[in-house]
Amino acid sequence: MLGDLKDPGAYQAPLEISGRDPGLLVDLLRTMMLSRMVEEHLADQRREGTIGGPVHLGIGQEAIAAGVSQFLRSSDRVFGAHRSHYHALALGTDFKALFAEILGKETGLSKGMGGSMHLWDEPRGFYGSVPIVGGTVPLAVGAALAAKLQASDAISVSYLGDGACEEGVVHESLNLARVLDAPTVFVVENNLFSSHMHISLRQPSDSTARFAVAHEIPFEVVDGNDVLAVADAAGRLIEQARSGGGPGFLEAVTYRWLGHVDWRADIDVGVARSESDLKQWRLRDPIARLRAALEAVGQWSPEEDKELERELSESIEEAWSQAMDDPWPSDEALLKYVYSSEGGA
Ligand SMILES: Cc1ncc(C[n+]2csc(CCOP(=O)(O)OP(=O)(O)O)c2C)c(N)n1
Ligand SMILES: [Mg+2]
Repeated sequence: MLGDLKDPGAYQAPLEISGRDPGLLVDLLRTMMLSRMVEEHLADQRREGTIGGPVHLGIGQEAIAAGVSQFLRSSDRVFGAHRSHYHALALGTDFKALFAEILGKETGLSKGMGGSMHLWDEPRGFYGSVPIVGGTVPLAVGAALAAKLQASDAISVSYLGDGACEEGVVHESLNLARVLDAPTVFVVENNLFSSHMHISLRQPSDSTARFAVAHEIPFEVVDGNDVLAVADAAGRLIEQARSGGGPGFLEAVTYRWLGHVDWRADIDVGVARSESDLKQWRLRDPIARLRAALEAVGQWSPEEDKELERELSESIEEAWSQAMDDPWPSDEALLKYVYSSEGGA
């Protein structure tokens, strides 16, 4: 059981950062702030109707991808799902190409053919996201097995949700990864919800780590809103996978601030999520907790914070207007990339 890890009130204090490299901490802060601001921009644009399709936003969950990505190389193979903008951004994906993809433009990460839920950035090791819940989990095991057969030290990462753990293919994938010793690190972002249903209505226990136990995969369960707790645990599991020790399983407990899809925070309220829970989780903000810790020891100041925000905001605005001006794909491109494998994608 998750115990107080799922109690937002228990984890609102600034992070413990003594002995940590300040430069690295500021990098983590920057990665999380970029994700947050890019997604806030997407929320605004979706509300205004500029974005035609749905966007599933991970605002509030930024610490997980930021912490995990710290140990990844561009030769690794990372897989996401329907809520994956921040998984790619934490790997360094160009947010202008992300914007272009979401707008359906030719310059998008998937040539404008996929939108928000079909992202692809192979040069940075992002091997794709798809909206079929659980769909990329076996692909991550396959990609890890390929790396192992190629005698490379690349690993794969499979980001999945607590809801995805209800898909049979996830359990087959965990079993196969263990039996084949595939170097996959499964990262379960347990935000306690699958669409509008709380985990207590869907599973007999609130912790998904029991599935790692069932398949004899080493696991860690952490506060997913503590970027350092995530990074420490991910570092251990990634190192184990990279050095031939087989799969690992990280359960990171978190919460999404917005509703299941798009910009509204209140669509889940009254279903199984209370307004007071949301209020408390917003105080367990992964960014504010790191920022407060840095400020307390004089490694960061409100002025530096404002400056970073201004800089990010400017580049986001610029990237957005470029993406808006970019061309649409041609009709031929549609036939070439969607209906035929001739041209590749
Ligand atoms: C196979 C499949 N079943 C159902 C859906 C509809 N669906 C989309 S997202 C989602 C919830 C997934 O929850 P979780 O894995 O916890 O991810 P989260 O949205 O919380 O990030 C569902 C049921 C789907 N896309 N694919
Ligand atoms: Mg979930």
